[in-house]
Amino acid sequence: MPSRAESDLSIPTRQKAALFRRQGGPVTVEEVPVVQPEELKPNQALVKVIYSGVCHTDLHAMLGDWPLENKLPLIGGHEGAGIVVAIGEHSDTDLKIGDKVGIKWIADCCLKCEMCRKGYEPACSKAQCSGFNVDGSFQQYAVSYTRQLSRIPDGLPLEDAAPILCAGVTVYKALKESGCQAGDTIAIPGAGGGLGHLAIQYANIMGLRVIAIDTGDEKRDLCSKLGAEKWIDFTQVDDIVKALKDATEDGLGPHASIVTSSSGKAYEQAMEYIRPHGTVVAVGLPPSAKVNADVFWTVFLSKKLVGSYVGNRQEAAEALQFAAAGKIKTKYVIQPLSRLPMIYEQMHSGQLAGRVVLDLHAE
Ligand code: 8ID
Ligand code: ZN
Repeated sequence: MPSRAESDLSIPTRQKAALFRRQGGPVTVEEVPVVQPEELKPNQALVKVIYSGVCHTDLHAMLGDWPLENKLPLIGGHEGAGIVVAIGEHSDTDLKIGDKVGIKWIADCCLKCEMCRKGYEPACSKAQCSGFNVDGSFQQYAVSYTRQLSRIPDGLPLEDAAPILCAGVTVYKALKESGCQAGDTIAIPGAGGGLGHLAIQYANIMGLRVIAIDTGDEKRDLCSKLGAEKWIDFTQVDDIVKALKDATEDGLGPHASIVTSSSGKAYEQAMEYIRPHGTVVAVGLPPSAKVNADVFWTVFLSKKLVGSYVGNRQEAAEALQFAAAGKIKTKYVIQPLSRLPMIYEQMHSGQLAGRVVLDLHAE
């Protein structure tokens, strides 16, 4: 049954949005104008955002800790699940008013350059990012771009779809980049967080065995419930390299590490603990972090380091299909938009297990 917010497709002139005017905040919830249908450009759509996940990237953007500039003032958010309520005239799209869609991190890209043609859409030099260069999903009515909106499959509730739009697609893609095959073992530093706990589930579907690395009882319980075979609390272990090698039967270490931690520390030993011919997939984006790799041993043991940055439209569709099939279930709590500043504080101090999903229309 669609909720009242989902079935009311009328377009008001004012709405609630969470925004910040300078890096570091404060983040405030304010009443701002809604872009009206006649103001939309071709290939733009107005999406009534019903739910939005909160990603650690939103916190990085607010703090301004990456070597990139975002727009200011900025309405963050890039895991928006909602309904199309208007489409710009002369748009080349088969989307219709009333369709359920998702706003991803990649809001738009040229679709013409070599990167786009090869399916590397996030690497397009003209890519626009939701909640970074364009206002995102922490508002009730967001302008987005028809070419990059994801269709949300029937039967997948919007609150379940939201975290898949960034966290889900990102880890799904990263697991493909790991080159692992069924039966291989992967380490997931950050396993109890938003990305990490979804990575455990996609890894299971791919037939991989998971060593979860994170901290605290709640995250330990979550990881083991989701099917991680082993758990390592990074605050309780002095020698992470040894712990990871010991966690594999032959002592060689995992075949890959999908680093989803938002802190640089998780990267420090990853190149050391993966087994020969193994791969470290860099996903987490801690500010100013470096990956430690000894050139001699990287060569001698044929190790690989790859970066993995969200996914393209096809990967987003695939990641959503697994969720629609009931094989991926985000652990989330639903909160009103007004809680965003508190959620950022909890995220900053590592207290959140799984994801927080905002209900944009809760009182
Ligand atoms: O496309 C991409 N590559 C992409 C997409 C989306 C998000 C990258 N990211 C980045 C975010 O910007 C952020 O830097 O991935 C990182 C994780 O995002 P998240 O999952 O949304 O963050 P979270 O929910 O706060 O989870 C982070 C987890 O890392 C753990 C924390 O305890 C938390 O559970 N962690 C930390 I902090 N230090 C760790 C360590 N040393 C660690 N886990 C293991 N070892
Ligand atoms: Zn994200």
